[in-house]
Amino acid sequence: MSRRPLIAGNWKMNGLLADGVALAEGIAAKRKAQPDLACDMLICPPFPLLGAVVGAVAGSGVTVGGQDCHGKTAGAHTGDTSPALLKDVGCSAVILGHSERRTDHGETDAQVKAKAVAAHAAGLLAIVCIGETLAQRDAGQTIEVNKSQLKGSLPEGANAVNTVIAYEPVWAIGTGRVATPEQAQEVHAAIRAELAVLIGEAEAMKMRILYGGSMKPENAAQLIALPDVDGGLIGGAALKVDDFWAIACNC
Ligand code: 3PY
Repeated sequence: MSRRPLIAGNWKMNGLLADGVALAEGIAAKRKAQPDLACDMLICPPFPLLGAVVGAVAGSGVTVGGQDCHGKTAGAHTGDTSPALLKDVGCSAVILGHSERRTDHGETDAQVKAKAVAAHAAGLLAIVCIGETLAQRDAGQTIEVNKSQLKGSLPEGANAVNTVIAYEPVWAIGTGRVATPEQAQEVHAAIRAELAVLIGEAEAMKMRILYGGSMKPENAAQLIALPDVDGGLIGGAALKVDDFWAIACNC
């Protein structure tokens, strides 16, 4: 089954306006020069940069996403952003349930699921993040934790067109540590098997599962080549045009 890889950049809380626009323009220029590269490319800047970044990548084929959204379309939710607004300013996707949000903001599987439902209703691709901590891995709970998070976070109606899963081992985020190809493939295969239970074999085979957690130019080729890895959700290396592009060039 051939799934078109997705190379997604999670800029997190980095950069000011000029940095963000320059980064987006640099990525867009590379993509325009090589439109036939066999992957989709998405960049997810901080909220205040979305409008400028959407403008900077216009016409390049690079798409833009948010890093979170609320589970409701509008209302009295100070500081939150609705999926409808993300869509309206030109986003096509949103990252949900990143471990930094689960840790920093106490987001639960149920909240991630509600956000994904709202994202779908707004016409956004939901990138649902799951992953185990080091303590859970050391306790031999890796597969169980990922299956449970997947089951709890995946919304009704999820399919290969409206949803992407990102496996992000928490111990590999911002630490420079990266899962070995064996570790990544084992978990990705288990996620796909659980997807088959949840949404059916055919849809599970089509759904993209990204690896996230210190993916960089030096390790991307090995990871992207794995049978159940369909691209990456990239942190630090997404902040440099050449690094992000080098990762995409493995597709
Ligand atoms: C990382 O690579 O550090 C990430 O968290 C990607 O989302």
